[in-house]
Amino acid sequence: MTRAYLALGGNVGDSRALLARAVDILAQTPGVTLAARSSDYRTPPWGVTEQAPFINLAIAIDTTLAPLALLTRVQEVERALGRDRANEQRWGPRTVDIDIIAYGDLTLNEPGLELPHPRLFERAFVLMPLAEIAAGGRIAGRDLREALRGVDTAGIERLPPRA
Ligand code: A4P
Ligand code: MG
Repeated sequence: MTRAYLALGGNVGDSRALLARAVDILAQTPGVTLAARSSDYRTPPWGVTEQAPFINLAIAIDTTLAPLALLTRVQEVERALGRDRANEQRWGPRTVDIDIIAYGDLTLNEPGLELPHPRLFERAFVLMPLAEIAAGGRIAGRDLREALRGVDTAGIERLPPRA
């Protein structure tokens, strides 16, 4: 079993419902046990700023899937929820985006999979939900509260549970 962290986000359609569905599908995946789920956050768009705000959240899972099998699975879930990679702009609007943030202590630098996620520490929309659930408040050896002091958290809103 390996503890892995996933970051989920979307800004097209009913994002909170779509992301909840993504978490459910992942939690029901053989070889995946959901260990923790953050709140939903409403976050200003990063990268491409002329687009709708995103909903972001993070989950912790314990998994027997190998890293590439986990990547295949998260991409299946993205597709099942309407993501169409062929017709999207980098950092642009999307229904459901699922990034693998960390997989145990593994460091991997392959074209198709980089671990820990290379842009993790630049992104408040990833760090805030993660800080809520990460064991010991650390990822990849770094303290998340401290990392958060180095990024712009303006406009990020933690949402109450959905009705
Ligand atoms: N890939 C490599 N490493 C990983 C990993 N650790 N996890 C590869 C997941 N995928 C990984 O991914 C393209 C390829 O990256 C995949 O095929 C996989 O093989 P992608 O999801 O299309 O995105 P990207 O081009 O890698 O960009 P990146 O940096 O992941 O950007 P995002 O997160 O996809 O950008 N603003 C807010 N507030 N909230 C958001 O959620 N999201 C985006 C989308 C832009 N702005 C945002 C948000
Ligand atoms: Mg991505």
